[in-house]
Amino acid sequence: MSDTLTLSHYIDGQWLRSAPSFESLNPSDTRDVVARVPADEGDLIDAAVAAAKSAFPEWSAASPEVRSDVLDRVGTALLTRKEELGRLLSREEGKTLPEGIGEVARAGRIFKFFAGEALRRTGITVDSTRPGIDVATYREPLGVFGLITPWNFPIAIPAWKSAPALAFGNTVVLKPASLTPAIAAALASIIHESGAPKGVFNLVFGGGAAGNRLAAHPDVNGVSFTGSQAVGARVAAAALGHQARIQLEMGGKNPLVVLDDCDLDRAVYCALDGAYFATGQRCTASSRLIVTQGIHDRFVEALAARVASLRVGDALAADTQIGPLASQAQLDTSLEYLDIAAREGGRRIVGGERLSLDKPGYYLAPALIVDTHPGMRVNSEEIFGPIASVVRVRDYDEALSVANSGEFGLSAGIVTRSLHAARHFARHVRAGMVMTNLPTAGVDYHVPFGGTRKSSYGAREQGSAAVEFYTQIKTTYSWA
Ligand code: UN1
Repeated sequence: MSDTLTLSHYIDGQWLRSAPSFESLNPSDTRDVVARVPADEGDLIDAAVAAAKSAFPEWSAASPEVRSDVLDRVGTALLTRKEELGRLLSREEGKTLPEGIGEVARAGRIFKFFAGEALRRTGITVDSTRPGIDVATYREPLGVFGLITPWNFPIAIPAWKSAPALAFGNTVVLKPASLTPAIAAALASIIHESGAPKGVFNLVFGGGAAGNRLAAHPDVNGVSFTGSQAVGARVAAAALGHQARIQLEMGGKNPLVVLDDCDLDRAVYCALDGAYFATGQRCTASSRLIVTQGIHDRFVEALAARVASLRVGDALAADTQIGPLASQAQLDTSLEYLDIAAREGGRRIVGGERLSLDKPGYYLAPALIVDTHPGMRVNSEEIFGPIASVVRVRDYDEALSVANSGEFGLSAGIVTRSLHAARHFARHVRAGMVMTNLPTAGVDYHVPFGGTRKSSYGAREQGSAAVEFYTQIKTTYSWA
């Protein structure tokens, strides 16, 4: 068992010690207390926003090189310390050690990417319709961004929201998920050590009340949120009350279509990775497997064998392939959906058992449910656990229409050898991201990310798209 950390809020360049009010537990072994954490109900949110507001004029007016250098140093520190921080992340969140280390490296790469983007704040010049007049656009930062982030990518998501915010000259108040505060504190300390001026980046721990207070704060100019639809709607309402800019990323029910002509091994790999890795706790997870009838039985048999052989265990153990769920609540939700699926007539052919290993943790055997129909709750509501359901369809046309059912539209995948089907699917599936012969989850860090319909609201995140949300355009006219 490792040491228990004592965390502090980070406001205006200072670590603020206050009495711990909750604990972050290791989901692989709940006897292990990862951190003791203070929680704020609002006053410190106000202090953090005030610090961010007063740091804004200088930070936004600094040479982009200053911002680029700070972000580059943050990226280097994350990459240098990825093993140690990956271990902390996996201990706190429950994803396997390679997944934890990979996520820290991804966060490092994101900061490096936005170190470059800081120098790429460009505008356009336009010929005026009136001779003798020049028209040009500039991209300006907005001010203070409130970032509310989830536990399932506890460093990558704070990175992909705060790096572009800072790169383009804004300042930040981060309110991370209560399940994963220690890794967020590690990020704050790296940003501090990398020379970010005081107040430019602030971190406050707290529950939903703190998040709402942040979104509702009149000096917060933009709010970026990743999490559930229910919380997203509350955050949006709070932010809209004072016309803050809003960006929401809220889940998915991502379809993976498997066609008769596919490479079966490839299809099984895509389903296994997409549905179960990271314990299925990715908003991009392939939770619906839509399979045409000619390959259905062979696919199900091959996938079930692989699912049954997955090694579930302590996130930090070398041979673990699937870690625990992140919390008791997540485990309960998965168990509840297994019941719902059974009541709806789904047939569970592998997994779904609550596992008691040699330690107290939230372990569940990855489950595969067959004979399901598109209208079932298990096929329309996000479960966020190691559970996938299979829908048998006649042909590609039916597969596409099933894929397009429901409220979500984040990621969608197809496994086929047909260029025609792949191209048609990419153009017609209602999703923000489309994967051909690839898992629906596991995206690059330097390209736009986001969904359609109820999955996303507002501008795209990441890559070249991030500039849209974190800047505003000024159009200038001049005559001389
Ligand atoms: C990925 O699939 O690599 O919360 C990233 C989530 C997403 C990130 C998925 N926002 O799961």
